[in-house]
Amino acid sequence: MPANLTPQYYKAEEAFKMAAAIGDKIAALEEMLAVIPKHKGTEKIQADLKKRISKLKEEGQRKSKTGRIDPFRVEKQGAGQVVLLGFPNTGKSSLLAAMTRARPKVAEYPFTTTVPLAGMMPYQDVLIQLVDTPPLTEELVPDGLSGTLRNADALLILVDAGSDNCLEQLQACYTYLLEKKIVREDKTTRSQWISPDRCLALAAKADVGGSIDNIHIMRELGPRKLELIPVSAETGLGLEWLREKIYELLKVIRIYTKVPGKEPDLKTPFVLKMGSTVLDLAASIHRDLPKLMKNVRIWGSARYEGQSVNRDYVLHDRDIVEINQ
Ligand SMILES: Nc1nc2c(ncn2[C@@H]2O[C@H](COP(=O)(O)OP(=O)(O)O)[C@@H](O)[C@H]2O)c(=O)[nH]1
Ligand SMILES: [Mg+2]
Repeated sequence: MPANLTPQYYKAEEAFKMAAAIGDKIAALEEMLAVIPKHKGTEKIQADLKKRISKLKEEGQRKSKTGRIDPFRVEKQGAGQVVLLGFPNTGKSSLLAAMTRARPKVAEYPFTTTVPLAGMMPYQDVLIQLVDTPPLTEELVPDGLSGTLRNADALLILVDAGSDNCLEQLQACYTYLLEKKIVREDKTTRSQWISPDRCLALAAKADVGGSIDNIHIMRELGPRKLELIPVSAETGLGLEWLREKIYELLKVIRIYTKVPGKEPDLKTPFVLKMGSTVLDLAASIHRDLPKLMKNVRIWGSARYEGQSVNRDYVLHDRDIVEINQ
């Protein structure tokens, strides 16, 4: 049976041929798999693509286990990983220093940051990982940066709101993310692509003269799907709001657990994806818990406090859950 492959498929195949980094190759193969017409004639190709994807993923794992440390591979910690990106001197390292205890080198000359550096940002009762990265420009993107970005749960695009070319900076960064298929605007359920609602544009150095006009211009002419938030690492402007926004980008919920007859543990929430159910919570607490759990009661989003719910009940941020075995 003929395969009848489409132009999108050939385009993705071309991207695969051009890809050098393993992450980019995997992304291209996944794109090929996503766009290939699904019928009998392509079953063999689909199976072959799946095989190639899992082989490359294994290869990527092996490479990282050989002891050769890849600085662009930042291990995730906390409730989620949020990666900063932007042109040189836009204030990325200053923002990381203002929001976390990390102490990156800050300087008035470009290319001070050469490898990613992570810090933990407290937000209420969770910690969120922020990652500072070396800068990209229209001409040059550091090797390995695309891998760091692709692996993130959310992205912050920083532009220098005081500079004349801030709109160009914003457009160049966003275009790069779309071209590399790190961010996808079309509706897709695949988790390896970051959706625009997991990205924020930050007008950094918003304390500088002239930045207000620039912010208006960017809001008017910048990428439609990006919300732009003015911030200043120097004066602290917008940083509290930004913390909240960053938490929202992650699309997670915090769940507190309690033992029957005892007070709930409100110090250490379980962090789960939005839309998670009682069953997902149980599985994340212990492998055997889904089998063992009997009655489950909820405080918070339930109709009344301590209401019994079943295992497919969808949890909400800050619910308290009591699982009886
Ligand atoms: N006025 C002002 N200057 C800033 C701000 N954030 C960073 N800078 C300055 O901008 C320069 C570059 O900052 P840095 O954080 O190293 O930028 P990076 O290259 O993007 O990491 C330094 O001279 C900083 O002092 C800010 O919020 N306001
Ligand atoms: Mg820096």
